[in-house]
Amino acid sequence: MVKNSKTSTKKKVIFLLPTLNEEEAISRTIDKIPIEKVRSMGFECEIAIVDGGSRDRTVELARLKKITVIQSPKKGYGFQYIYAISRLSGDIVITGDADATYPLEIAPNILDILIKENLDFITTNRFADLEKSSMSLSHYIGNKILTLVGNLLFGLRLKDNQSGMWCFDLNKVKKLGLENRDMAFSEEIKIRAFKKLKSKEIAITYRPRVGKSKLNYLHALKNFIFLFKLRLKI
Ligand SMILES: Nc1nc2c(ncn2[C@@H]2O[C@H](COP(=O)(O)OP(=O)(O)O)[C@@H](O)[C@H]2O)c(=O)[nH]1
Ligand SMILES: [Mg+2]
Repeated sequence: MVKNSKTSTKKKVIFLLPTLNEEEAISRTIDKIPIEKVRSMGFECEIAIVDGGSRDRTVELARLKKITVIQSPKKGYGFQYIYAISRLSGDIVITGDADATYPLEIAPNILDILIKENLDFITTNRFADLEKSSMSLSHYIGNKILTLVGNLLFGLRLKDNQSGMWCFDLNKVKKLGLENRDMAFSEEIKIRAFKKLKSKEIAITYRPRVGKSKLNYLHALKNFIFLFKLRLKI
């Protein structure tokens, strides 16, 4: 578990990756994390995965990299995030899938924006620079529809409400009341953050996935329904 050193006054940045059978990409994803650059900015830095019961070598490979491994008692992208966020202690969290799609190497720039603009939450827009074959046509259309419907229901102007790369103030996000245990966690965290915290969306590059996708049409449908359920609550 990630612990905050009591003697240190440095802020702690935690890179948090949710994993489910990502043995093909986990090592290269971890290697891309600019841990030394973040340390040179004056932060303590830690890398953690929260694993939802991978049956391949994901956990073993993560342990070889000497990073923190949080093993979630239940499956579910949202459950894993909620479980990890409630247990982590530190200041800033940066997330991304362990599938080599997100440009984790730009973390220092994102941290700069968070601090200089005094923000609590940053999400990323993959549509700004989609590399060839990074998103199938069905994913593209599904993501666009979910983003449009989410914006209409909640009065937002997001360009991508399904991106999984965020940078946030851990202690503020702990208080957001996040509840979705499935893939809709991704839209929920953005909607709640944009309603309650100082938030911003920034452009990123999105790269082709390494390893098999974990998504299917049922996820898209459940994400769609969850938008309406959340609208009844907030
Ligand atoms: N679907 C799914 N993904 C999970 C889970 N736990 C962790 N993940 C990770 O979360 C990411 C979700 O996938 P996403 O980027 O939305 O789609 P994908 O990259 O096409 O599979 C993948 O990198 C998974 O490894 C889970 O319980 N279900
Ligand atoms: Mg992914």
